[in-house]
Amino acid sequence: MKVTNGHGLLWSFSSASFLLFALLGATTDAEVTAPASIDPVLPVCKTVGGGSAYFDVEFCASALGSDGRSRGADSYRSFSAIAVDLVTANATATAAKISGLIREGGGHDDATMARCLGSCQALYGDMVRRQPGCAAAVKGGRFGEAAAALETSASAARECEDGFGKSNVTSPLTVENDSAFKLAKLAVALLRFNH
Ligand SMILES: *[C@@H]1O[C@H](CO)[C@@H](O)[C@H](O)[C@H]1NC(C)=O
Ligand SMILES: *[C@@H]1O[C@H](CO)[C@@H](O)[C@H](O)[C@H]1NC(C)=O
Ligand SMILES: CC(=O)N[C@H]1CO[C@H](CO)[C@@H](O)[C@@H]1O
Repeated sequence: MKVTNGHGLLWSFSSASFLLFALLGATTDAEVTAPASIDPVLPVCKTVGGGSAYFDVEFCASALGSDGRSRGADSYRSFSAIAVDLVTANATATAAKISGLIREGGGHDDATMARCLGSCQALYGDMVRRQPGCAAAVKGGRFGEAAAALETSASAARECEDGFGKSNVTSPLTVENDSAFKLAKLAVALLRFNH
């Protein structure tokens, strides 16, 4: 807007302030009402992630938000089931990556690396095999059983990572171990709210 005199300047300042307040008002409204009524992910993540030592609200929101079913989820049980499926997808992808690394020869050149990868392959293989039972446990309302399986998987992710550290080998799986660990802990945290 072209300002030609003092009066015009005053007017554009006050309309700008009005606009600013209107925008601030809209933002406040959106934070208070929209996510609670339209997208339940943020309030759920604030509840389970706010006090977690293992993952934060952002990790939770990004993980649950990556599954379209989260927008329609209406209970901690639905969110638990979604988190369990995310663990399955992650563990399956990581198991495949480990097999690829072993095939590519992580093994042939370096016996220590081969041993670490082999141990991780077993750990992630077990993780993948536990997941159908874990999903069935959530469906069947056996939340303690599901949480125990997920805790075992979280420990397995740590054990895989620690294997490299103990052997002084640089882990090729730091990102993956971190995701698997946090997703399993997220699923456990969601399961706690079912009781
Ligand atoms: C594994 O989980 C992380 C964290 O949610 C995500 O960023 C990543 O895309 C997932 N990978 C697969 C293959 O699902
Ligand atoms: C790893 O490195 C540390 C310090 O450099 C050394 O004390 C330890 O013996 C090494 N471990 C192995 C398994 O090589
Ligand atoms: C569960 C686990 O061991 N997570 C580790 C994965 O690797 C990163 C990077 O080394 C660590 O910061 C995590 O603690």
